[in-house]
Amino acid sequence: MRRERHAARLIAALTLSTQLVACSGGETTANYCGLDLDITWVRALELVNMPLSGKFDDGSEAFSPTVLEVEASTSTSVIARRNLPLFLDDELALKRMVVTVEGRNAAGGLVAVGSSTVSLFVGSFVALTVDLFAPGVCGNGSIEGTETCDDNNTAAGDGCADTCTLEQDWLCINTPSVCFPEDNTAVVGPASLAGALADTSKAVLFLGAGRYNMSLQLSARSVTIIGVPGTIFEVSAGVAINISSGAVVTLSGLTVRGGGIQIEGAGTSAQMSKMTIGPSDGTGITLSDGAALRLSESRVFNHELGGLLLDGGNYRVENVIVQANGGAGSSIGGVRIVSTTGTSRFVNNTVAENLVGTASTAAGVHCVEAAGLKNNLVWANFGGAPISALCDAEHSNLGPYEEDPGPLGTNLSMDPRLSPDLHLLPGSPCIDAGDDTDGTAPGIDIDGEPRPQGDAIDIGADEVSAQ
Ligand SMILES: [Ca+2]
Ligand SMILES: [Ca+2]
Ligand SMILES: [Ca+2]
Repeated sequence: MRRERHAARLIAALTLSTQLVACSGGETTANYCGLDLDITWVRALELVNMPLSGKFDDGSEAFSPTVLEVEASTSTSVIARRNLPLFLDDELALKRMVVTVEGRNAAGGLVAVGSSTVSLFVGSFVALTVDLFAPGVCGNGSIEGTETCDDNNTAAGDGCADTCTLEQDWLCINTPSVCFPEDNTAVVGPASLAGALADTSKAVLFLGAGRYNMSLQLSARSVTIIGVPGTIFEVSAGVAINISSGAVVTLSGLTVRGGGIQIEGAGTSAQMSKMTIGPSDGTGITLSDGAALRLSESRVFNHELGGLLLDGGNYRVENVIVQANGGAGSSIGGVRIVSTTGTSRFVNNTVAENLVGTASTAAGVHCVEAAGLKNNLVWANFGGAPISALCDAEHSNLGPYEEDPGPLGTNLSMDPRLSPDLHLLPGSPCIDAGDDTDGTAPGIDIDGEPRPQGDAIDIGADEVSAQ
């Protein structure tokens, strides 16, 4: 009874809509649906009122919107909380509705918003917590406030609507959101992946977090596989992922350990982004026999037989960190480019801390034919020269050299000032030292941040934000 009297008093004070049942003297009947609303927000937002609304799934109003005033408080807790039992019309019973609370400050600005879904029952109170967060900016690639997706744009019809909510018949994954039509997308886990791969009606597989202790054999299969953070492919030996026989594969967000990735055969194509590949006792990625590779925003590290072997086929490698590969017994350190095509590109990568076992081979990037590398940071590789002459490096930072390398052309050879994760520290000579006058450099960096920033594009996989 104490709660109900309290509720009645609040409702009288708030003069809610006609659909809220007025109760006098603390007495109630069973002809109501109770909502025990608990609202939280960060006190520093200094809310003065909170517009409250409820809507059914079809968008129609469940009850008339109202505005809750926020009373001044002397509390010093970081989180403010307001408990508000509401009597609502009993016709709302068993209907799903979304309760949305906005937070406005003294200037009338919308500074917080939150919503929760609930179904009510006649004659009893249902508890519902609504946490208010800063309202999201739709299109910024980050899922905030009431957004259920954010695909870096405010366009509708691509799975994530102009209000950053999931569109009907689509599925989205990750942040920023990547969306595909629901009918050819399967959401799978370690136990169901093999079956989903065999079902060729599914062109897209969303992988839940977990350990997939299997090698992935993608032969003559067209498929897009996207993992959430924590999707791990691990093999104890051999190749972790083989892409061959004309397979057309897109991989994103996977961690691959214990073995490398092979892409082989004419007509085979692999596009990989946001991959974490390593460690293994083999080679990180091997491209051969006329296959095509596009590799971006990824790390290839700790492979005992070298990072990348590009041995036949078109490649485009950008925003990749190739770190700590090779060894005293390895003929490849960071990268070995055996053959190129007219459109092959190796741009804005960081190749560092690799070791090659044959001194006649460059430890960072070794090119067997003319390759035309640009905007790369090739630093602190051991066992051979930083880079071989046929790589034709330009606008890159190369070194350090044990002996005078002669004229460097457009390249630098200066301590790059790197953080432990091979990002550029303030004052790095790589900042604004790259070149993109021909428009072939990537428009983002390894972290997905836009390039160029500042006066020019930076050298290496990281672009420092210009503040
Ligand atoms: Ca957003
Ligand atoms: Ca969109
Ligand atoms: Ca820059």
